Amino acid sequence: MEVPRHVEESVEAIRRSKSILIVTHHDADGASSAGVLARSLEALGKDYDVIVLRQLYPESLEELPLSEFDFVVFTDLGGRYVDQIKNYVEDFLVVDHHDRNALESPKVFHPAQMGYDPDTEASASTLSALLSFELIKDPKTLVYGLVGAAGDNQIQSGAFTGLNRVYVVRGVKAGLLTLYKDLALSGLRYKELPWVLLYSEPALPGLVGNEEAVYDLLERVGITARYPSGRVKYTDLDLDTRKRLVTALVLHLLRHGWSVGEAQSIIGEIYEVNGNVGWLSTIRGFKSLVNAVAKNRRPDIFVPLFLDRFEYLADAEEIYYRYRKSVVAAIRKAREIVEPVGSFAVVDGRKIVPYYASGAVASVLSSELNRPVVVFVSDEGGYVKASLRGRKGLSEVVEELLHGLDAEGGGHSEAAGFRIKEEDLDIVLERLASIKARD
Ligand SMILES: [Mn+2]
Repeated sequence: MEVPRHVEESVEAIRRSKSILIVTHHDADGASSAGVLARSLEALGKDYDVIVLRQLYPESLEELPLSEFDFVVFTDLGGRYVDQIKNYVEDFLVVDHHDRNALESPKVFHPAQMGYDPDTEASASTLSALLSFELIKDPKTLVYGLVGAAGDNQIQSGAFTGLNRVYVVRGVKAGLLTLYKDLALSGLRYKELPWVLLYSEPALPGLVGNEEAVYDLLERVGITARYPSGRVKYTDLDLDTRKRLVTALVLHLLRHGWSVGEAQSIIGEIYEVNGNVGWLSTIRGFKSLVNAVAKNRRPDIFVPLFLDRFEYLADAEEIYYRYRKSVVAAIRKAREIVEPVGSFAVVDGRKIVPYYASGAVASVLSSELNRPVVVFVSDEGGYVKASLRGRKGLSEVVEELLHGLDAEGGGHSEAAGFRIKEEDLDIVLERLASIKARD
């Protein structure tokens, strides 16, 4: 497990530098990338700062204090703009797993350079952890690199693979991780069951934000959890009841649009971080918390979590609960206003769906309605952001929608997104009405 030679040069440059700036993306992967790097920078006594961005655009480079630092690391963003970055700063490294166009650049660290799949086998935080590990050889750094990988859905079919798997094995050998198989829902070990399902992460179609459905399902398997009497936790249940619950959940998800593979993936490997507390004691729980704190752009709270400063946990939890509430409220409202447009279902969430919730809303509705969904939300500076979720062909849909427009977009077949100017929304909606869904 060695870093490529060109990255080794950045490792040496960081060693020589007094001050380092980390510019990162506002999600779990971005936050974890910054967090694992902070572990080594802190240990080496470097001055460092973390800036969290929604996206890196060429315009935003101008506003960043790049020249005030000896070295800059861009994590989970920047791969597309390596040439532009060069105009502003000399000593830098881009740790990204998105664009493949700069794979040859000595300024880029990308999973493909090590032969790993950038969507499933290593994320930005996986690579950042390796960079950080080169500096201080602390195995817990590798374990924390998994947090961001979990955030980018790299726990596929219930288990980490690729470079992430290498870290899991290292973590277990070092006594830092404990592995077992169980229901894999965030918060399952610390929160009461109705809450876990109501605010479920991943958001469970038909259950998230739907109290009646949650209590019905629990009662069907013999769990009386209705308030105020019931504050049942999963860990309170006997083995038989747990089995009935898991069976009922899988059946429910199959009936609400999930494929067999997706429904099975709610059972998976649990990665318990030995010695950690509360939400931080599993990789998925850690990921949920950090994602919410990152969306709120609070590196002052998420960075210390990666330094094992558990006194920041209460602040992080408070942000998480507020965040989850707002996401679930957005899902509820979206269910009421979703409209058919051609073969698609569309939510104009510009006034009711927060920027960060568009993907979650689109995923849940696309399962529940069994058709591709587009959710529009407001973005800064007169822009509209869209999230698309469905079964296939969505990156081609984005291409068709944006043809000839001054816009940015892309993604995969089942999840895609774009950003357009507000005045182009009508054109995009017209085009959407005439595109045949590939489902
Ligand atoms: Mn990422």
